[in-house]
Amino acid sequence: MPPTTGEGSQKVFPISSLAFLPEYPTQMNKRILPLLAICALAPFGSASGALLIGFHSFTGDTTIQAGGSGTNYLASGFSGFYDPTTGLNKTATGGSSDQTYGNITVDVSTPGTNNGYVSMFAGWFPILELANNSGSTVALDKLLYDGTSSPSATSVTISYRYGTTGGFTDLVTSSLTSTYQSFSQDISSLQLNDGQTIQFRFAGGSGGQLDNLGVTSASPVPEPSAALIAGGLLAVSALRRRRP
Ligand SMILES: [Ca+2]
Repeated sequence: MPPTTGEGSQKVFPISSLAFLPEYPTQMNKRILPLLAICALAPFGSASGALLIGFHSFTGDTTIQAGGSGTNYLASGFSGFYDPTTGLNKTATGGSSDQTYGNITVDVSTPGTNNGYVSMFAGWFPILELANNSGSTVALDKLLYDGTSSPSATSVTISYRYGTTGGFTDLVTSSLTSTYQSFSQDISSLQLNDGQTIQFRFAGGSGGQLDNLGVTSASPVPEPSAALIAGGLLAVSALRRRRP
C-alpha cells in the first residue's frame, strides 16, 4: 500500500533522537545541530504563533481585567488591559459561545461559552492595550475578535496607535450581523519593540458587541524549557566546531 500524503508521510525528528547524532559524520553534526536548535524554538502544535493577550471574561464595568486579572490571559513579559472607558460593559449573559478567539483555538486560554460580552455604542471607543516588556522585539500576527450586533446590524472600525497618545490609524472595518461571527485581522505588518505599547480602538454603532478579543505574535514566545534546549544545542554545536 503506497504511503499517503499528509502528516503520516513526514519524517519526524523528536528531540530524543539526538542520541544517534554521534554516529553521524562530524560535518553532518555541524550542520544539523544549529538546525535542531532552531527547531526547538519552533511552534509545536500551533500554526498561528502565540497568544499575547486574550480577553474573554467581562465581569465588571471599569475594573475589568486591569493587568490581565481574572480568567483572561497575558503572556509572560507582557502587560495590558481592556478599557471600556465610559461605555457599558455587559456581563453574565450572552457573548460568543464558540470558545475561540476569532477563529483560532489557543492552548493557553479557552474562552467560555457564556461569559459575558461588551456592547459598543456610538461615541464610545473601548481600547485594548498591549505593552511589551519581554526584552525583545515581537512580530505581531493577528488581531482576533468575535462580534455581533443586536437588534440591528452595524459595523466596527478598528484602529491602532503606538503609545497612549496621538491619533489612531484605521486598520479594518467589519460588518456585524445578528449572530456572532469570528474575525481574524492580519496585523503581521506590525511589530512591538521591547518597552513599546500598542493600543487597538474599537469604534462601533449602536448595538455592536464584541467578545473573545486577542492578539497573537507571529512566532511563539520561547518557553524557558525550549530556550534551554535550543541554547544547549547551540552550545554543543559551538563546541564541535572548535574541535579540529
Ligand atoms: Ca470565535
